[in-house]
Amino acid sequence: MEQQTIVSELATDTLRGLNSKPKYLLSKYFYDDEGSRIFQDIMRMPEYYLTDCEFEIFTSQRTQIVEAISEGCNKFELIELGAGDGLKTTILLEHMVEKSIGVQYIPVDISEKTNADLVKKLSNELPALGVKALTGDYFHALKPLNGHSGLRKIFLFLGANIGNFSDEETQLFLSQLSSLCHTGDKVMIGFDLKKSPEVIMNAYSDPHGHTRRFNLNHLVRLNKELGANFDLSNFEQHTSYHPGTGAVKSHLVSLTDQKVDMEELGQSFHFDKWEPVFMELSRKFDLETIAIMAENHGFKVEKQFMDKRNYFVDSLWVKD
Ligand code: AVJ
Repeated sequence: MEQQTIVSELATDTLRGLNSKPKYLLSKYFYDDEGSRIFQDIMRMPEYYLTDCEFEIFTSQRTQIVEAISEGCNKFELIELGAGDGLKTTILLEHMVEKSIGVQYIPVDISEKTNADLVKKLSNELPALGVKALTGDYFHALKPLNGHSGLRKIFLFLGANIGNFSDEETQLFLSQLSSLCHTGDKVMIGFDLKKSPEVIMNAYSDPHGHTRRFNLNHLVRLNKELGANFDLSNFEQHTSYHPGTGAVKSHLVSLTDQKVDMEELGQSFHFDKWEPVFMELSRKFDLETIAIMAENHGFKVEKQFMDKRNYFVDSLWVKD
């Protein structure tokens, strides 16, 4: 049942994206099982500094982070959007359990299996911790949370995932998040910062071929799930970075004039030679823009936790 709705959403979004001009596919569909594995390979590349930076922040500043989050409040809900394997958050959770802080951890993820694995791991490693996973799209899954526990809420949205949103999507996301918060509730969001374009390009342009595989796997997924017949050798992956807008963009470019059939959609799509398909946006921010975003949505920046090189920030906001 769940699988059914996700597949038809994939079909609807794919139809819309490939009938648009310019064509696009949505980056949220990168993460099937194989895509998640390839993303692990990306995270392990020495050039992909983002994960290392956030690890460094959580490891070296865990005391300050936990203090700022809990702030004398000995009972709260820690809700993580897109928790994944929860590896970084576990650093904070361990510290909270050590300090006997009564935290209820609520990981939210689109994948049932990811959630089940995380709950199992945490109940082994931190049996004192209360965990209740929610499966689904962020805001659908969060509906039952709206209001009634009476506990302070802290929302985590880590890993620079917010960078995947367009401007409009960011506005929508932050206003929805804001409406779930009461005065004194907090959110911590991981932003990748503008830095040397060369450093950024090394993380996204493709020294080991993982980014190419990551993008092509989207087409593999359409072949499997929508009965498409993409020939992968007919596409080239390209990354660009614009230091002005802070936008890293990934495209697949059609190497020939070609037609691709999609059985499941009953439609064929034509790709001109050199026609691009927009695959992913990974935005880079600066501290000033982050503060304005917070204020525009009824939050105040409480603290900016940064790594030694100032590459990345976990920005802690409090609801006015
Ligand atoms: C998981 C969205 C944070 O944008 O840096 C990595 C995904 N794409 N390399 C990012 C990604 C290409 C990643 N996020």
